[in-house]
Amino acid sequence: MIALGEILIELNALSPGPLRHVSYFEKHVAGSEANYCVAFVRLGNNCVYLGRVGEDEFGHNAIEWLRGKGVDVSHIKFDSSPTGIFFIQRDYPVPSQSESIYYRKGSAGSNLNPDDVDESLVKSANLVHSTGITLAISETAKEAVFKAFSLNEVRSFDTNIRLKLWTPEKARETIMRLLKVHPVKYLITDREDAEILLGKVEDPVKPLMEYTDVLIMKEGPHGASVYYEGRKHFSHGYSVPVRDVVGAGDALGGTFLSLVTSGFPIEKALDYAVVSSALNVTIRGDQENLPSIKDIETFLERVRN
Ligand code: KDG
Repeated sequence: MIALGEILIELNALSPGPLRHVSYFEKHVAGSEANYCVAFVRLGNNCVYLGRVGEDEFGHNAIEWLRGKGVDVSHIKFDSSPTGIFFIQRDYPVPSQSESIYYRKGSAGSNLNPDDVDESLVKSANLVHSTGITLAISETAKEAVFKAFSLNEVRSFDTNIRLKLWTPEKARETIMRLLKVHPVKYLITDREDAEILLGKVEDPVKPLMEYTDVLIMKEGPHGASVYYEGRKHFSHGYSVPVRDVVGAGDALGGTFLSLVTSGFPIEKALDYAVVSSALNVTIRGDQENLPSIKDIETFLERVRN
């Protein structure tokens, strides 16, 4: 898989409540597409990351971390702007929910541009992946996604609409344009994003299936559903201690894509992917608890709920 996006450094509050009173933060490497890459690699497949980091300590941190996880970082460029960061505020103002607070405007990652998209590399991939975040961070990053999607027909897209980065109208216009011009093989979304894209409709599945072969509808703690070839399969979620939900959707999506790439049947891949997202919410950090097959199977053997 080739993934295009922005790697961010995450500073996760060690105590709950408003950030103004938090004194300690834990540092993690994050960014949706990087999370996808690590999940993908953990399940035994290769992922090349296309993007930019700052030539600063956080940029080196990100590259060394991803390399250590087995992601191919040879196409990540250093940029003179700083690596973007975000803080996670937890349990405030809504208990059990996290809020991401970004410091990323003009960041190295947002300088991703179409010249960074190596044509022969993208053409040679089995799958090209990106998200609504990369469409939102800058014009040039958006153009890079459109270019990459024009070079390879096997595409995967996670809507991941972050309303701190753009308006619902802009998100709808841009994502729908991408999907119309470049329909995907895999579309990963949830009901909130679907409502932004389609407005209030009784059933978002049918209209979304016009743009994808396989649709994954994430249902938060309840699990997720997959729709393909006129079929539907629901994988139930698990009741686990929740520390931080940021990154859970990427864990699900990246695990699913890797397993189907390895030839798993779609339904089993989703059952396993839901375990990946359950494990992910039990810790702070988006990538540290992304599971191997053995981890998922151990969970399934021992946890029955
Ligand atoms: O899905 C998790 C991401 O939201 C997180 O890692 C940060 O990429 C990020 C973003 O832009 O919100």
